[in-house]
Amino acid sequence: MIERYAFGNVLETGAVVCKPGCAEGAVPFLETEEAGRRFSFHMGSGDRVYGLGENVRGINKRGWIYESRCIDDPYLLESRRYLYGAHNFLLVDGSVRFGVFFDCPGYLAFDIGYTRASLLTVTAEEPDLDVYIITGDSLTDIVRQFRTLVGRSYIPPLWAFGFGQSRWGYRSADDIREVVRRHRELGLPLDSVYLDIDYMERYKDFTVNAETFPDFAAFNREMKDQGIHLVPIIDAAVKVEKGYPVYEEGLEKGYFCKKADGTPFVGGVWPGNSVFPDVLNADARRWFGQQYKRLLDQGVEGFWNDMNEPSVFYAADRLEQVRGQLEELKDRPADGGLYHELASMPQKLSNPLEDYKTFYHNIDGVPVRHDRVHNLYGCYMTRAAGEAFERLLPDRRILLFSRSSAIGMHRWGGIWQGDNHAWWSHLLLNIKMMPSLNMCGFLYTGADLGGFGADTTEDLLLRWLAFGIFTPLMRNHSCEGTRLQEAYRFENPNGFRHIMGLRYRLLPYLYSEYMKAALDGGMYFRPLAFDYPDDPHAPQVEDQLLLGESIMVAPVYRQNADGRYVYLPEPMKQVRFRPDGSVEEQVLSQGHHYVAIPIDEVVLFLRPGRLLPLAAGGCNVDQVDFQNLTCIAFPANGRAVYEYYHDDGITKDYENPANRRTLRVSEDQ
Ligand code: MIG
Repeated sequence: MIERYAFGNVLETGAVVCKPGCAEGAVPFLETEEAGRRFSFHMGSGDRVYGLGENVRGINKRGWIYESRCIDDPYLLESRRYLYGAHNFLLVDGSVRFGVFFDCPGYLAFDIGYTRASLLTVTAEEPDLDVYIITGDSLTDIVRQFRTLVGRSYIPPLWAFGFGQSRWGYRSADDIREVVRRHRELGLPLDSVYLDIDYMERYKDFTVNAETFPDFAAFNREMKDQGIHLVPIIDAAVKVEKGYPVYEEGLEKGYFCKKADGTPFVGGVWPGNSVFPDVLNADARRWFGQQYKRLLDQGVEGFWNDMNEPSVFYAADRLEQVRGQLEELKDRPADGGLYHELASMPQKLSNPLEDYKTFYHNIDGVPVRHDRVHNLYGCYMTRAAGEAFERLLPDRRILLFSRSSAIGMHRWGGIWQGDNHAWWSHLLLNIKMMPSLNMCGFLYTGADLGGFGADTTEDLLLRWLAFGIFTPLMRNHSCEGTRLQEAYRFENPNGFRHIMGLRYRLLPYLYSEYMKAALDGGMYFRPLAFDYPDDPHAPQVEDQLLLGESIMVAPVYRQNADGRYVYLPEPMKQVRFRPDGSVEEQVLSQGHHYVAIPIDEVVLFLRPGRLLPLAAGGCNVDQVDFQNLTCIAFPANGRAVYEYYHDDGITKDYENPANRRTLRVSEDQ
C-alpha cells in the first residue's frame, strides 16, 4: 500500500509517474514536527535502515548522517555525507517494516542514529514536500511498489552490456584505434570506447575537434565495422564564445540560468567561462536535448553526461572578488598571516553552495532560485537527452548515463558512481552501493573499474573486474596523470582475458536478469537479508550480494588475499570458472566456508532449484549466441528452473511474450 502526505507548496519534481490522492491524518510510523520540516522514527535496537542510493558507507545506513545535496567532490571518503546524487528513499526493517520516499527538489538531511543512536530524523531545508509511506509483505514487495510509483527503469541497448574502455586522456582517433587494436590482438573483449572531454573542440559541447578526429562520421563507421561503439561525454556547462551556435542560440532564446539582474549566470568549468542551460524549463530542455542530434547524426549511439551537479569551478563574480582580495595582499609583508590568507584562496574561489543561491530557473514563468531545486539539475539534463532520443529515434535504445542524478532520472538513464580511487576500500564501496542504487530504481550502473583517481595495481584491477563482470555498466575508466590501466598494460593478459571473457559467457543470464528487474520492478542486486528474512546472519553480510533469481556473488576485495570467507544462508552449488575454460561444480552446505579464489579465477554460488544459463562467449556482444546455451543446474527435488528473458536488444518491444521462456532441467532426463 502506498500513501501520500503533502506538506507546504510541493514543487513538481517529476519523480513520481502516478500520484495517488492525498492521505488524511498523521503520517504513519513517523513523528512530524514543524509541518514538514522534520520527521522522526524511533529505531528498535535490531532495526535496519536501507536505501539512499549513491552514498558512502554500508548497505545498512545506521550510525551516520547523510544528506541529499548533489556535489562534484572527487574524494568519496567515509567522512562525506553526500555524493553526486539525491536518492531520498529509505526502507526500515525490523520491529516494523516500511518504505518512505521524500519527494522534494531541495536539500535534505538523514540523521540515522548519528545524533542519538536510536533516532532517525529527516530534516528538510524547505518544508515543501510529498512524503510517501509504503507498506508490504516483504522488502522486495515494498521496493516493487515503490518502483511502480516512480516508473520503469531505463533500458540501454544490449551492446551497452559489453565491456567499455575509457580514460581521460585519449586525445585522437589514433589513440582510440590503438586501444581497439591492442584489445583485439590479445583477445580481450571490447564493445565500446569512451571519449572524454578531449574529443571536443576546446571543450565545447556537441563539437568534435576536426584535427584530432577528422571525419568523425567515417570514424564511427570504421569503429562499428570492428564491433565498437564510441561513447562521447557531454558536460552540463556551455562555453561562452561568440559564434558558437549552441551558446548564441541559447543566449538569444534566454535558455540559460539567470542571475537576479536578468543576465546569464557565468561560471568557470573546463571551457573557461560558461553558462548553464536551464534544463528545468520545458522549452530550454527541449532545445538542449535537440543538440544531441549533432552527434547522433554522425553515428553516435551513446552518451555520458558529466559535471551536471552542476559542477562550477568558480562563479565569475566570485572570481572577481578574489582577484580584488589578491590585489589588496600585494604589498603585505610575508609572514604566517599572509601564508594562511593565500593558502585559503582556492577555497574562497570555489564555494558552490553559496553560488547556487545566485541564479534562477524559469519554471513555467516563475523564477525559482537554484538552491531550492538544486538536486534536480543533473536529473533534468539527462532527461533532456532522454526525451530528445524518444522524439528523434522513438523505436531505438540509446545508451545514456549521468554523474549527477535524482530519483526520476532512473527512467531516462543510468549513472556511474563518480570519481572513486584505485583503493581496495572503493571496490567494497562499489559492491555495497549496487543494491542501494537498485532499490531506488537505478539499475544501469557501475563504478570506474580499477579506480578513477590514483595509481591502480594489476591485482586490484583483476579483482575489481571479477566483480565488474556482474555490474550492468562494466567500464574501466581512469584519470589523466594516473598509471595507465587498460588490461593490456599488465603482465598477465591471460587472467584479464579469462575474467573479462566470462562476462560474455554470463551475458544471457545478466541481460535476462537486468530486463526482468527493469520490467517487473525487481532488484538486480539484493542484500542477503532481502531473500532470507528469517536468517539471523543474513543482515550482517554486506560483502556478498544476490544477483537475480539464481546466483550469489562474493567478491574478493582485499589485497594479497587468496580467497575469503563466504556465508551460505542455505546449501548452494559453488561454481568455479578456471582460466583454462573448465568449470568446477561443488555443493557446499549452509554456513560459513573459506573459499580459495586465485587471482585469475571467478567463483559464484548457485541457489537450490535454480539454473545458470551460459553462452559460449565472444569478443563483443554481437558474437554472443543467446540461443544455444548450456546450463549449470543445482536441482532441488530433482528439478531446476529458470525464467529466461531475451529480445533483440535494439528496439523497445519489451512486453512481447515471446521474449520470455522457462528453462528446465530435471535429473531423471
Ligand atoms: O573535472 O571529463 O567524473 O569521469 O574523466 C573532472 C574529465 C571532469 C569528471 C568525471 C570523470 C571525467 C572527468 N570529469
